[in-house]
Amino acid sequence: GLPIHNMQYFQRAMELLSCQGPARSVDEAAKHKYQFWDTQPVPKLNEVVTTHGPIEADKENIRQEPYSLPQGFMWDTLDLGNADVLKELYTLLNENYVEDDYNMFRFDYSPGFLRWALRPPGWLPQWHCGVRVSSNRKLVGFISAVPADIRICDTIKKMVEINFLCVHMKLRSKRVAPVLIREITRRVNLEGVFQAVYTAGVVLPKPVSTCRYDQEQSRSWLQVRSSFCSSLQVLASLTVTPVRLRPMERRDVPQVTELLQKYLRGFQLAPSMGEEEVAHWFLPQENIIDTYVVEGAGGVLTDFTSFYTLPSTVMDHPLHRSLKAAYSFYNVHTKTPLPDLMSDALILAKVKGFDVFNALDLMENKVFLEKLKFGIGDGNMQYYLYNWKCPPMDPEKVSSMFL
Ligand code: MYA
Repeated sequence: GLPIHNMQYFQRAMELLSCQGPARSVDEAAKHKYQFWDTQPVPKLNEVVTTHGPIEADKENIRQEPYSLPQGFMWDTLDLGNADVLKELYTLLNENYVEDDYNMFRFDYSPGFLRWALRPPGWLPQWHCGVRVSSNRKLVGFISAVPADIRICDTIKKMVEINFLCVHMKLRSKRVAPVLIREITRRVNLEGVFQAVYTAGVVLPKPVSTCRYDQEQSRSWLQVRSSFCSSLQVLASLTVTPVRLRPMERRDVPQVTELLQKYLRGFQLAPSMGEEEVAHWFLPQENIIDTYVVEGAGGVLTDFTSFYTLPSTVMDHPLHRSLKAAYSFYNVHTKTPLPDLMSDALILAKVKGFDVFNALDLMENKVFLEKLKFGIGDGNMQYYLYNWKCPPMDPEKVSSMFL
């Protein structure tokens, strides 16, 4: 592993002792006073939720003017079709977005990844909400929403997924985040949408589920195997699935959609995707998203596996600058046993030069996480719903959907 600088241990210890910053655990959260979140339509942390449904009714009159930012800052809708603007967002996140608990790594979403994540079918420009310094136009804040049909237990709702909330390090703890959240809520409400789904590492009122990140470090046998592989053909003969795995193509979209829809019925919190969404989220894009299908007799697809590319910057390390990580996305199986499918996914990822393979313990992932000797991760991922009550659920009932 990487050596952790003593200073970082020290900082972390101070953080834990002083109980400052957002709560990372439920115990810490119980002591925290949620000045902002207590005003929002979400259940209280200690509330026992037994019912299903909206917390407040859809609003009739929605505020027309944007919320006020602190003096010297201005709103700016980001046009991610403009390469320079996309680069600005990339830089903001690369320098200020999510770090692990020990401040050793920071997510390094690529510009292409951000465009993919933020422009799915139905995306709206005003939901790419930036904050700039008025004087020099420097981008210092961001929040985004993308539309999604989400099934929560027996209800399918038009919602948004909120992601990439970020405030520049120099602007932290000045209550800018609540303004960003209120503003994106207003812009989403204006389109007639009143529910949202989001994830965060911190504990807020109130998680609907808590998942854990597990990680596969490159095992030696994988290294040995992959060193022989130079092409996909060779690779296919090495992977354990007796049926051929091949990259997904456009002609597979109808079958993949059907497989996914059927599979997702088994979960309590999952997106409902049509062919257009499936084409967007699954068709392979170099260094963004990989999907491999298993084709059985007569061209019938029986399984697929997918993972996305999300490197992390290694902070304060002289030699290793970047960690190339793959994140398990959706794995659907009807014929191939899940551990076999995943073992193939690991090999494919290894061949593609990934250093680690990460997976949450949601869906059926626990089955292969244990079998394939994934190390238990320390990162928790909390799943949240905005303006929707529903009893808490086990991670096995949650489908991944977050990037
Ligand atoms: S999760 C990823 C979040 N981003 C990062 O972790 C990047 C690094 N950190 C930062 O950029 C800042 O620390 C952020 C907070 C921006 C996170 N989600 O301005 P403040 C509450 C929600 O003084 P800052 C993602 O993208 C905190 O409890 N709330 O703090 C999903 C406190 O409220 P309260 C959070 O550190 C985002 C208040 O903010 C989070 O300068 C989903 C303090 O504000 C968090 N991750 O900035 C957003 N962290 O007083 C909700 C802290 O109550 C969407 N806070 O304790 C809700 C649905 C909206 C749409 C609805 C449509 C219908």
